[in-house]
Amino acid sequence: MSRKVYLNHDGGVDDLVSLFLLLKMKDVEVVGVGVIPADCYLEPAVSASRKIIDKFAIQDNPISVAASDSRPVNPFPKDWRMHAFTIDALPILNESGTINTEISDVPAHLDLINILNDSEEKIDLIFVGPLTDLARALEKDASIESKIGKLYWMGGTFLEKGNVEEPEHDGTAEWNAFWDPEAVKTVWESNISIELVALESTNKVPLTTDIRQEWARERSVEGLDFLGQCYAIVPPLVHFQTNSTYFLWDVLTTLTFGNNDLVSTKIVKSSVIAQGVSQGKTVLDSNGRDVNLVYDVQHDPFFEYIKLLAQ
Ligand code: AGV
Ligand code: CA
Repeated sequence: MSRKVYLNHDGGVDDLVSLFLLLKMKDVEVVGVGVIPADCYLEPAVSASRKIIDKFAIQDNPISVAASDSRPVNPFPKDWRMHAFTIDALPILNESGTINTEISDVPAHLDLINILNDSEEKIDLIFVGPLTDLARALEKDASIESKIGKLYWMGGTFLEKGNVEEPEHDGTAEWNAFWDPEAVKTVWESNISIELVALESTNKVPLTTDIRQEWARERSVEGLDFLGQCYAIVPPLVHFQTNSTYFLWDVLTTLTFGNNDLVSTKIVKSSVIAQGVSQGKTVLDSNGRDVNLVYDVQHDPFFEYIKLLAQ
């Protein structure tokens, strides 16, 4: 029996690497992929996703890619959004010169509704960008809730410091939540069970030069070469942590779905601030809803699992 999962991502380097690793998991069927233009531009992110599916999918059932028409409340910096163009242009994805994976004929939130409604089994959701497409799907058809297994979401933090450094914000939010705070609120108001991969755990898996070196040493393995090429797009900033330091945020979220034993979790009650200078901040709140917070990760087994999947 394979586990069914739908991935919605926003085209960053670790989003596209997450797609690659998810496709390589045994006993997992990817039933659909949605792409939202948050930390990316839409066209190259959709195109790169289709090429990654063409090249790396091991399942028999075809996968289509749905483009989102969702819009930001607080847009990502352009520099970060450019990364998808580079991945889409990597020679390793362009050997054949053709793309076979199809594009869905409806926008991502409707694609998600259709796939959930057509399924007899429950489907897990992995969201590694903003929650906008899920919030819009819930607003249009709340009955889909009964078809959702768990939601694995990379977003939020209960730490004092988030990773947003923008004018008119106090820095307490995580970016995926900040991009569309109202969407987080809508999902929090649902009964979906949430596995929250927040900055608490992702801060423990920064992309170090040692990790890059290990992938480089084994670059004769095509999948590890692909990983290394993708991550070469984001600059190593090793002397001190800045707003541009790269972590394996989305990869941790995807691998948490693949193997829950890698992480430590605890249930916390939480709500979200949707307006004002702290917008996008998730807060501990005794009147809030339960979320299962992923607060720690076994560092070395996590990186071993990446290498195993990339084989
Ligand atoms: O906040 C983390 C989310 C993840 O889904 N993204 C990147 C990951 O895909 C936004 C982000 C925060 N800091 C960044 C980000 C950075 N330095 N570069 C690019 N994206
Ligand atoms: Ca992302």
